Amino acid sequence: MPLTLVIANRNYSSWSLRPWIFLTHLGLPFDEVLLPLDTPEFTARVHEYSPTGRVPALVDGDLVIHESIAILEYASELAGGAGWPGDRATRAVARAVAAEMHAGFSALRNACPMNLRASNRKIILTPAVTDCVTRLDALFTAHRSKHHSRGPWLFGEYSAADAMYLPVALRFKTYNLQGLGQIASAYLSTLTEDPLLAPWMQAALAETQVVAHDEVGE
Ligand SMILES: N[C@@H](CCC(=O)N[C@@H](CS)C(=O)NCC(=O)O)C(=O)O
Repeated sequence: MPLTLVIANRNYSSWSLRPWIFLTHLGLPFDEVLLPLDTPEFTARVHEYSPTGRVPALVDGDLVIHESIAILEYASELAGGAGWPGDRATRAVARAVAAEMHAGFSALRNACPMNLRASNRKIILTPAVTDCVTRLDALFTAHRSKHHSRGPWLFGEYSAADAMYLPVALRFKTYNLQGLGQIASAYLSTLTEDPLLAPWMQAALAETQVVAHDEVGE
């Protein structure tokens, strides 16, 4: 039985995008179920798939895995450990960086919801948001500087860390965020110009549902 990834609106659901792009990079076949956010359909159906009432969830037969980062780990195991750096020390750092995204950057995530249809939205940048951008710049610059000879991704070859940081990269265009240096900006372009992202983007731009609380800025 193929895997099923339960997601929400492609335009808004950053947590859904992470496992979607990772499964796509791993080449694991999967079906999709999309539950539109803030609708009676979402409320009625989400608990069929997710114990928390949130998406994403990955269904593999009788097994249901919720929480995006756990889905990435499970997908990597299905793919024989692909999607994490082969070297143990680098893998440990990549896991720390992925966990940092899962647990952190809340000021940026709250102030700048993912909204792929929007561009150049103007928002008031609080110091907490600026701190997030500063941390992203340091993080991207450090790891790209160390691993640049092995490929264009954060740790050279594609990894779950790249999947975790894709939505934040897409927010830079939506809100015209500034503050990244040259190395970090180049990595941002690697993420946003990933050819495997194109089908998601195309579908997101074709969505018409507006989720009011995710429409921020002017
Ligand atoms: N920590 C969760 C976050 C999941 C999450 O917040 N999902 C949002 C969609 S992006 C959701 O399901 N929202 C619906 C709701 O809260 O009712 C993860 O990493 O998967």
